[in-house]
Amino acid sequence: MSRMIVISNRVAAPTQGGAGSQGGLAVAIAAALKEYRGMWFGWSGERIAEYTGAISIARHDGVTTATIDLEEQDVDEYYNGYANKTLWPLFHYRLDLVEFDRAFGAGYARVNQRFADAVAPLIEPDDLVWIHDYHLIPLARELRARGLKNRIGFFLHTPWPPARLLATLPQHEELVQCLMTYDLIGFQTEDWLDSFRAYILGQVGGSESDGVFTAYGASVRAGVFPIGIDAEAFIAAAHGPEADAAHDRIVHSIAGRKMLVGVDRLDYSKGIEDRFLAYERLLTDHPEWIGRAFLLQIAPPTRAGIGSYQDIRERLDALSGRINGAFADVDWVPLRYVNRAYPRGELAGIYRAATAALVTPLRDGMNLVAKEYVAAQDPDDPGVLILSKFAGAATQMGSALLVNPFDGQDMMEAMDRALTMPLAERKERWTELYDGVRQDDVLAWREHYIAALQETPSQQGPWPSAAAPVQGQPA
Ligand code: ADQ
Repeated sequence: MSRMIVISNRVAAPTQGGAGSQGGLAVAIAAALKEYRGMWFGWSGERIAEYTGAISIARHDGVTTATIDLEEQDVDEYYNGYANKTLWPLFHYRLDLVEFDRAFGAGYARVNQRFADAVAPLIEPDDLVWIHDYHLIPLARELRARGLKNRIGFFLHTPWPPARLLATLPQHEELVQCLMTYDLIGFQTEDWLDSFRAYILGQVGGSESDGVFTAYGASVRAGVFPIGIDAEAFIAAAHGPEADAAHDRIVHSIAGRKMLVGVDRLDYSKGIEDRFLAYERLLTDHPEWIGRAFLLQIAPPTRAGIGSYQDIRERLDALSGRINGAFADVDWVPLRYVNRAYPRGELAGIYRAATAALVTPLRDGMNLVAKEYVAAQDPDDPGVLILSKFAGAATQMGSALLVNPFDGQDMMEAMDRALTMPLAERKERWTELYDGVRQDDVLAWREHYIAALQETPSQQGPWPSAAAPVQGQPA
């Protein structure tokens, strides 16, 4: 059996003893790596004065990881720059936040070349290579330029933007040419695949046959592989002692009130600001909830070095202060706003204690919190999932209360409906959601993707050339 080489920006090595606070993706990839043997390659997260290319190899719990350190300029231009100031906002339809900077494009190209230089010698001819996410779109082209003929797959965790939005990126054409050097591209939903299709057929004049797209003299298979959570592990965690303790603690503090919960990385794509505004409207228009319900929003800060993240954090601080200032009483706070991360077991206990979850991103590739909330519920008294229509998860979770996160009235009404929903309707909706979460879990996602990659006939080139690395020039 061939080995599997997983490459992603960061490597989430299994922690001692497994589970803990690890994400579902890390667990799934670690399990796949144990099954196939192989290696997980990426940036260590460390910054050094000058790039050396030195690779640190480690083994954690049966999984081999190989990491490189990056220099400060790499982190600024590639990670904070092109990946998170240019592609992330663009892919989440936030043109207002996109920063185009030639230095970012050059840094993105340079780090992808560094990744390729470092990892190429570690890859054997039969290895399957699976590259993850928007940080590393040019990596297959760089590996091809270094002579690799392996099957190389790509999975995009975020949305893929509509063709007209993508066309605002100076290097849009080159980015798509880079995708053509893969054998298989995985998207989260049909919507994102449709956007890719529209670009290839409409913008480039390419063609499609049986899921294989041809353009720029190359062909690539593209499909839909919605990611799931490690449902069994999450359900087990939700019944463990850590979850029980967290549940009891929060139920004690709820004191007979109803809790709405939001759990998100502190990111502008997650719609936390619109959620706060809709909740403020609930308290204004439905004063019967004052003193009888509250919102717990858990949002650990991420990407703190980026201005747009500092801005959203400041706005949320101000808004939460305003809401609490206007409505709080001596024995009741309407909004508990917590900026820290919790281990998986504790999160599960918190989810279980909530009457409803507000998962209302403005745009999201999938959204795993929606699935975690469902997995954690008590079957005899399940909570209600309020889910944005614009999360990838909405395509699989039609039994949630689907809302438009830009429409405060719609969200406010959904909150009121969730808080008053009869048990029979809650159970009916939850049962359908739960079955889906268990069936389409992260193991199914991984098996489905790897089987598709193995079945894809490996292209032998020629691929769109790597002669012109992604630079700052307009395409
Ligand atoms: P994210 O944008 O990070 O992922 P999401 O899918 O919701 O979004 O996953 C977040 C993960 O972080 C969840 O497992 C959640 O439990 C965890 N988390 C959030 N807040 C936490 C807290 N306070 N403490 C501990 N853990 C916390 C990207 C894409 C998504 C896509 C995933 C996977 O943006 O659309 O679903 O990748 O492909």
